[in-house]
Amino acid sequence: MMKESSYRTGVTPVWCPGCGSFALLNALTGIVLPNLGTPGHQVFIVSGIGCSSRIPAYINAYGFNSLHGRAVLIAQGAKLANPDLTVVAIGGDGDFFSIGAGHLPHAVRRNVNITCIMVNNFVYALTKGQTSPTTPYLRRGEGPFLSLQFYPPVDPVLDMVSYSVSTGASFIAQGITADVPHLGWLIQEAIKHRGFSFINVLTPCVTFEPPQFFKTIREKASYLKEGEPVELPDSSREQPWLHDSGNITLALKLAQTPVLEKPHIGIIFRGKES
Ligand SMILES: Cc1ncc(C[n+]2csc(CCOP(=O)(O)OP(=O)(O)O)c2C)c(N)n1
Ligand code: SF4
Repeated sequence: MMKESSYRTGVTPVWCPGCGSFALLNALTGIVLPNLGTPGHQVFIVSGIGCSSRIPAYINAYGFNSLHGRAVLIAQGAKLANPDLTVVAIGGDGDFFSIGAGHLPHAVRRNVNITCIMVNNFVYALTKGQTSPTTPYLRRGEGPFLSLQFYPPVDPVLDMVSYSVSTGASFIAQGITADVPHLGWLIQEAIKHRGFSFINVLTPCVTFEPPQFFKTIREKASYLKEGEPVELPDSSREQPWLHDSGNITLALKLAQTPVLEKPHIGIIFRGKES
């Protein structure tokens, strides 16, 4: 159990017990903000709408639970208006990658110094488990449907990591809520990076997914370490290479790995600062 930190407000989270958003809250308030030593009045957390987007209410900093899909836009405006602020945009996969997807390439090309955290639980949770762009496609009988209430999507999955690499984002990472210390470290690195940083955080929705879904992701997770061989899924025809987060070509190769086959956890790419 993590000690309550001065970065927590007195507001009690309304998330379901076991929701991955608790881990993100603990990482931010128990590790990231205390380690960076940034006082709450110099931090702005803006979210969209969704379960994970409730987070600003629980963090003792400036916060705005804004509009569905618009957190990235508001984050850029805040940073441009006050460059001294540490600005973090938080939202779900529906928020960032469905309704808000149009804002991402422009944030990337401007390379504004903000950190975006996509809380990827693979469903629209707040609205009760509809499929999102990251919901895996499974044919009937192929495996458990991701959403307990809805049929699997007919469309292929959009992969946020490969999307970010291909649009040229200057810092791209993937974290997992099952490992709070590592997630905290990743977020710190992203905030320290002077430019647009994006973290795809793999996390469970314990209410609208079968439990084995995230268990499988957790078990298959593979940590990226600089200079060490990357682990590839059995289906890969590539020879493993030594991880180099400064190499965009290798980042593109890494991003081709389907997240459910081999979720790579760590810094995927770290490029030019602004
Ligand atoms: C403009 C607009 N369209 C649709 C909605 C309804 N809505 C609220 S949250 C949400 C999706 C939530 O999913 P996600 O962003 O992945 O966050 P999660 O709840 O899974 O954390 C939708 C469609 C809304 N609030 N505003
Ligand atoms: S519905 Fe899912 S995402 Fe929402 S609070 Fe519950 S477990 Fe978390």
